[in-house]
Amino acid sequence: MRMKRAWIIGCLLLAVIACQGCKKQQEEPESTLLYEDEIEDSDNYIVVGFAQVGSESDWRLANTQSFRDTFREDKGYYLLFEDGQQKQENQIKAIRNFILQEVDYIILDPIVETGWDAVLQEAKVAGIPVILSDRLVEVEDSSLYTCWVGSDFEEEGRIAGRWLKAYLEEEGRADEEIRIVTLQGTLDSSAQIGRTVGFDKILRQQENWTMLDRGSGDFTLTKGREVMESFLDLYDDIDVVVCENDNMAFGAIEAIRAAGKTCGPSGEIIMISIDGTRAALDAMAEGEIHMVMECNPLLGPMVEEIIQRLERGEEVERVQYVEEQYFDASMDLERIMESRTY
Ligand code: GZL
Ligand code: ZN
Repeated sequence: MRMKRAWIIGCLLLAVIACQGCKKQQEEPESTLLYEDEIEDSDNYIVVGFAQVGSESDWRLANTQSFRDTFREDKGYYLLFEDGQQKQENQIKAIRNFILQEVDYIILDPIVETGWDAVLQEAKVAGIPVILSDRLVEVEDSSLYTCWVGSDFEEEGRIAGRWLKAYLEEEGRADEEIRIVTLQGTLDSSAQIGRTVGFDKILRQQENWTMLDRGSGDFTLTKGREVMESFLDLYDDIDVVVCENDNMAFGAIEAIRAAGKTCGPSGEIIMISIDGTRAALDAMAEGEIHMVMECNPLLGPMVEEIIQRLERGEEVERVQYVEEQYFDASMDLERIMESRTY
């Protein structure tokens, strides 16, 4: 008898749960265009979905701000912004959400190069153009994205290597055994791949340079510091640290100080970084960084220009590089910083 009663109660419970679900289903608004109640006639807006990598670095914050400053409602845009928190699955979810909401354009800054074919195929089937900003994807079908705007990461790595060669010559150290470690960015990201490959090309031409080790600090200060601490434990004579972004350089500087060593033009370790954020130029002015290779985060206006062309039915370049330069401690940093907005 007890079994029978329990069975009946169980079925009742199941029935209640099921009807809750269908009730929720009925409440679900038929349209998922959430922004429709945010803005009246959404037809007058170009609705843009932006799947951003995360907020891992100063560069990333400046990059996000550039898009928020560009895709404003008073300029006829409605920006749906999703922070991927440095996880590919979050970015894939965001793209699916944008497709559901029938945005006009999807902008993707892919945290890593692989794993995008399926979701970009869904965007293609939905007829939504995908514009890549900053990093690149590696996909079978190149029609899965319209175009890409960003930096020539390999050139950034080569410029850093060429600068180091010239600097060592100036310092009369052209023939000295030079021992180097590298703090890499997020592995499999275009920025990490390009910068590592680019610097490597110069490294291989110098028989007196040795790359002691490379480790990924994931473009963050905390992990950059951890990797540098491990290098300082492992190697007693590090001459150069190559950091694939500024935030890892800041972490490396903390680790070097904590180990009772010094870096920068008056120190014993040569510090090279890439991004060129204001904080890095400040650190250079303080004598802690020798050289910073700029990586321009202000991509919003270039992506807007592309969208405007597409709206007019015009062709757009498949690849568009941003202009970049490097800064070193011998330059007039005051004047340089006055002219920069990030
Ligand atoms: C480079 C960009 C990198 C920056 C890092 O274009 O993808 O990601 O160098 C950022 O600071 O985290
Ligand atoms: Zn040495």
